[in-house]
Amino acid sequence: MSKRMFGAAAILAIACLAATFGGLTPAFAGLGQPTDGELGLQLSASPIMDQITSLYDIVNTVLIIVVLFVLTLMVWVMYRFSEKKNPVPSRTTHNTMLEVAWTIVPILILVSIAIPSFHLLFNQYAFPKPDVTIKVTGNAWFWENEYLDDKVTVTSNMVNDEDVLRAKIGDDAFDKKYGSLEGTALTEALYKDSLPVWSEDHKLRRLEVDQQIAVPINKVVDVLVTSNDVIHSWTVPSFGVKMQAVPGRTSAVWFKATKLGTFRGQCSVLCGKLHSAMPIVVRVVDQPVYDAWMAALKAKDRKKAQKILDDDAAAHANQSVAAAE
Ligand SMILES: [Cu+2]
Repeated sequence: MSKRMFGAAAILAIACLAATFGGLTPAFAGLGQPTDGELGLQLSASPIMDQITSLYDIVNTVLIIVVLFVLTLMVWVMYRFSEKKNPVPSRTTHNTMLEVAWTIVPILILVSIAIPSFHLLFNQYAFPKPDVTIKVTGNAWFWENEYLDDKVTVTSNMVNDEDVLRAKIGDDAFDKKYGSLEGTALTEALYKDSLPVWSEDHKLRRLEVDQQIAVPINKVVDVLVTSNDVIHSWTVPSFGVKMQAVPGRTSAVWFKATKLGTFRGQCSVLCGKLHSAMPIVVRVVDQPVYDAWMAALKAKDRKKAQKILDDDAAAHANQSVAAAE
């Protein structure tokens, strides 16, 4: 009997250790993008995400302490009160002090979590005066971003394997090479042939869009999120922003990006066949770059607008890409 219990305790101990180390925020989580082998949250680039990260750390610390306490208690009880060590069990059923303690202590723990949690919730709904307002509309399967003050709309479609190959070898060569293929054979060939192109171009497969959006650094951005068809979710982890895009309804969320760079997210509600083809790319740039980008958009020169962002990205090599190289 006691042998089996020790076996169970050992498995529990391993699970707890895994949970303990899995719960910590390791140093190798990415800024603005996912990283291979990443555990925990993406690095923060906004005051709200700073608070989310610290709440996450507080909750994990409490969780780890509780798990280790319960585990230690269980192992000790299994050993100390086993049949062999304790042949005649006590018949005690009540202990007032203990009962008060195991009621009060969990309440105190919950209150200590609730205080920073409500603080975060209030701040998320505080909505400072916005400098930029973007209405984001989810569509099956792309995002439309309307800058309400400037009356400019940017539509972001995912860049796929075919797009990078066409850009690399040209339309004629592409049609000649892949024209005879279809279905899975075509998908596989495009996938295999495009992989080296993705890494050569330092592009993240399934996280690139044809037209990126930009926001100025250290400015409050209000995002009004809605949908044209099914429920989507506009999510950029490093900004601490995730909002359901519900048809017929507009929900608001805000962020203030405090770091320059490229920040990526994805549609985060299973919305259909191409749910995975709805990446979000937000460039955080200095005000003059933002103004130049907006001027190009207003002049309906989308190529120039995207080039301004690409040149800026090349100038400020994204920290996360630089770290990966
Ligand atoms: Cu979606």
